Amino acid sequence: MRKINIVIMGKTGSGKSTLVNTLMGKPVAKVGAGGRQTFENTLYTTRHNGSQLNLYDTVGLESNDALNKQTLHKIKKRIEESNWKLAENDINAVWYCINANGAKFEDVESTFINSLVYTYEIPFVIVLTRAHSHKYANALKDQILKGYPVCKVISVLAEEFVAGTDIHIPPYGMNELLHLTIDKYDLIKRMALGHKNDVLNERIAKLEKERAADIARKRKKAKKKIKTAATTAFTLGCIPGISFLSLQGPTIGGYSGINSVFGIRMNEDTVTEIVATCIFSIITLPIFAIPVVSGSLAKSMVEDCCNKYLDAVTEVYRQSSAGELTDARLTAERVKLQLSELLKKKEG
Ligand SMILES: Nc1nc2c(ncn2[C@@H]2O[C@H](COP(=O)(O)OP(=O)(O)OP(=O)(O)O)[C@@H](O)[C@H]2O)c(=O)[nH]1
Ligand SMILES: [Mg+2]
Repeated sequence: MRKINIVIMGKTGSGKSTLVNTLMGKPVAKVGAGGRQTFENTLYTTRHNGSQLNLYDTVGLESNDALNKQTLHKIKKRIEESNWKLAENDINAVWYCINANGAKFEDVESTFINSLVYTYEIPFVIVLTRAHSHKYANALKDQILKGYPVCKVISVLAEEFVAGTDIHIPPYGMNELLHLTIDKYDLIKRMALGHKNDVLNERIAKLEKERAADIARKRKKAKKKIKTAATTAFTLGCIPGISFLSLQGPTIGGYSGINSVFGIRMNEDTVTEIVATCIFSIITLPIFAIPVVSGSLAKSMVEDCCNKYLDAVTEVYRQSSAGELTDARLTAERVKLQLSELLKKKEG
C-alpha cells in the first residue's frame, strides 16, 4: 500500500497535535493551551484515499530548549528511515507548523528547516495553523515568503474557532494541505531541491566572506612583521661597509613572521633558500657588487622581497585546504612556485 509519511513539527502550541486529531478523526493526541502538551514524538497511522497515512507528531520546539536536540535527532532518524524504505509512489514530507496569530517566523525555525532540507532534500510545506484571522495569516505568509521565496505556505484552521457566543469560524485548509502534499508532491520536491541550492549558495557566500575577512586580518598582521624586518634592514643599511648579503637576516625574519601568521610550517633551510632566490632576482648584479647600501635602499629592498613573499603566501593560503596547509613540503613547493611566477611577472 502506498505510504504517505508526514513529519509534523513546529514550536510548542502551534497546533501540531490538533492537526493530527483532525486527520485521525478522533482525539488521539493530547492537546491544550498553556505549555507543552506533547512530550514524546509519536506516530499515528490512518487511511487516506486507500493510502496509509503516517503522521509523526513531534515535541514542540522552543528557543534554547534542551529537548530540541533530542526531538530533532529523532525527527532526522524518522526521515532517514522513511527515505530508506520509500517506494516509487510513497511520500515523505515535513509540515512545519507556525501559529498564524501574530507569531513570527524566527531565524531558529528557518535553521531547523534548512538543516533538514539540506541533509535529506525533504519536501516541506509551511503550515500556518490556527488561522482564524486571514489578516494575521496573510501578514505572516508575506514575511515568510520574503525569506523563503521558493516554498509553499498554507493557512489552515484544523478545528472550528469559537469566540464569544456568535462567532464560529468553520475549519478550512486541511484538504488543500493534503492535496498539495500528496498530489503536488513533485512540485514541493522540486522546491525543496531549489531551496537546498539556495541554502548551499548562501553557505558558500558566507564562507567566502569569512575567508576574505580572515585573509585580510592575516595580511594586516603580516604587514607588521614586514615593517619590523624593514626597520632592521634600515638600521643595517646605515652601517658603513655592510654588504647586501647581510640583508638576508631581516628578510628571513620577515618571511618567517609571514609564515607564522598564516600557520605555514617551513624549515629554516627552505626559508633561507627562498630568500636567496628572491634577493638574487631583485638585486641586479652591478648593485650587488656595491658593498655599502643606504638605509632607505636596504629598507625598500627587504620590503619589496617580503611583500612579494606575502602575495605568494596569500595566494597559496587562498587556494589550499586546511589539510593541505599542514603538509609542510607541499606548501613549501606551492609557495616557491607562486613566488617564482610573481617574480617572472615582474621581470616580464
Ligand atoms: N479552535 C482551534 N484551536 C486550535 C487549533 N489548533 C490548535 N488549537 C489550540 O491551540 C492549542 C495548542 O494546540 P496543540 O495542538 O496542543 O499544539 P501543539 O503544537 O501540539 O503543542 P505541543 O504539543 O505543546 O508542542 C490548543 O488549545 C488547541 O485547542 C485550531 O485549528 N482551531
Ligand atoms: Mg502536541
